[in-house]
Amino acid sequence: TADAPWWTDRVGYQIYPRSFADSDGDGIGDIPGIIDKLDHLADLGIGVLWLSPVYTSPMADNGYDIADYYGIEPTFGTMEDFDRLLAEAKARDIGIVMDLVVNHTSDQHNWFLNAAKSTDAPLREFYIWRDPAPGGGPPDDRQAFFGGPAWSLSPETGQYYFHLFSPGQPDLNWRNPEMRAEVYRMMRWWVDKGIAGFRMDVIDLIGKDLTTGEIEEGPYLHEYIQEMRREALAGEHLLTIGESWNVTTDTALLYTGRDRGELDMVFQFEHIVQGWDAVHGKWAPKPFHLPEFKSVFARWQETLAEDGWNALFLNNHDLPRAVSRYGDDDEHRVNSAKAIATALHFMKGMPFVYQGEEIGMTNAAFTHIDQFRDLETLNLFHEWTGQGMTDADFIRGANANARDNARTPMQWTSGPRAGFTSGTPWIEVHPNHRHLNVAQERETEDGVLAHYKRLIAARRAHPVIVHGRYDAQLADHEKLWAYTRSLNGTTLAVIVNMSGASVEADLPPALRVTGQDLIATHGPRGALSDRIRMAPWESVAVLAA
Ligand code: ISL
Repeated sequence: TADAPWWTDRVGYQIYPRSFADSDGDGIGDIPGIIDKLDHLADLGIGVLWLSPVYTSPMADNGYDIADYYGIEPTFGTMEDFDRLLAEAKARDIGIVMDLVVNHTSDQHNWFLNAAKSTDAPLREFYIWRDPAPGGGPPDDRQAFFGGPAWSLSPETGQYYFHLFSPGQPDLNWRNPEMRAEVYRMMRWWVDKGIAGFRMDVIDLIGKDLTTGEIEEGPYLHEYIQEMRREALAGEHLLTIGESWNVTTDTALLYTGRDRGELDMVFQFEHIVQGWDAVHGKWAPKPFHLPEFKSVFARWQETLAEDGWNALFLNNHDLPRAVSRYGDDDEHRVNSAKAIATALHFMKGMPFVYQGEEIGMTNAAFTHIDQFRDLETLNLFHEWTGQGMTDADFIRGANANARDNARTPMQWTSGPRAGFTSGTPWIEVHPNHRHLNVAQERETEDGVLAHYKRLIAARRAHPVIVHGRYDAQLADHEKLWAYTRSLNGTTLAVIVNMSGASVEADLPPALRVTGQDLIATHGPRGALSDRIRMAPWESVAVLAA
């Protein structure tokens, strides 16, 4: 543990710049806005800041469609603003992790504009092209993740180009070594600026083989990640986290094993997708089932106990708000937001806080499709209501799981537009900002914000939280999430009531510890005996030395 990497005991914070803080009144968050709020992050104890894309972009997918990897999008600011952000963050000991989106570019990227011109264009092979099917139309019937065909016609040549996401996001051809070299050059350029690492967007898709149709965790994936590490990151102490919707505990160590020369962590989604319907996916969410949910985490804790490292999260810019999905965003909002945070933060791994989570922000309360902004939601609305789904049914699914739930503006104050902007916000501010905002949370001793501060400080103070082994307790319990962490004779016992009911339970010997309360949300505990009674959404963490 002495030679542990610099990020080992840190907590990450994700900023979705468009929705964080607007400094110039155009209704869109920006980099100077982020700089103004860095003290909020420092106060919270954040050590790593993952910045969703701020590069030049036509914003088909809010920046996940990059037109220039070396430029800052003007609505977000300038490169001078970015350099200032980097310096100001560094002054607060916060490392900046950039979003690396290299499965695809924007269709406005110069590479694509060049490649589209003719079949023998110099950069043609940077992308993936096919002739139309024999009778005309797309080469095959693969669908894009955001709806519609995964192939779009390029009028200049009459060929189709491939895109797993929107037509504005053509997939790069990772089989092409010149293209890969350009990506690595670009990465080194950002590394030389002094960034702390990369979060790699849909990295499990870059190894695809279209001749066999293997897309997810394709045959070339690990070869390319290893090459990337050698060519772009060698000798640097960067933090790398790959986003992979398809990684399982069977493949996790291929990405993160210490001898693999690949990544530090993966964002995995098994705990997310187990709550989705087999056919309609996230648009028809299943009721939350705690035993299954806990068991996914336990399996990951076990798999990465000795090698690799977990990235711990419950929400991000693509997912519903944690308190709305796993807690109770109404009557028990404050206590349930604290409870689920306790459960997440005392596991082994690096917890990530998504902007607004630290004050218990909730899903959007939209009632009409016009209020949504996300292209995925809008595309699927047209597709599915066209196939007979009612508007009301679609909106019900969207209220539960649409990506815009996480994208309503950050709630700073109870004032107009939640203090996010002086102009008209690009997406509606949640009306609950009047009582749910950072300013008010700062004044509340037992609020959600204070709770997150405690959790983050505890991680920095107690090695057992960072390095201790995880053992699931009461694994089948329908309401309690309990576990122990242990390291060199120190034990941390964590028990969280994940329900709105009072619960009484017998505790196994491993949980019966006496010591110091790190967390005790409903009054002191100090000692856990053979039986416990817990209030709705109560959480306790007792450290026995
Ligand atoms: O959100 C999703 C579930 O419907 C996914 O399909 C999502 O697009 C997937 O999680 C990949 O996400 C990442 O890449 C996308 C981008 O839109 C997301 O914001 C990003 O996190 C394409 O770059």
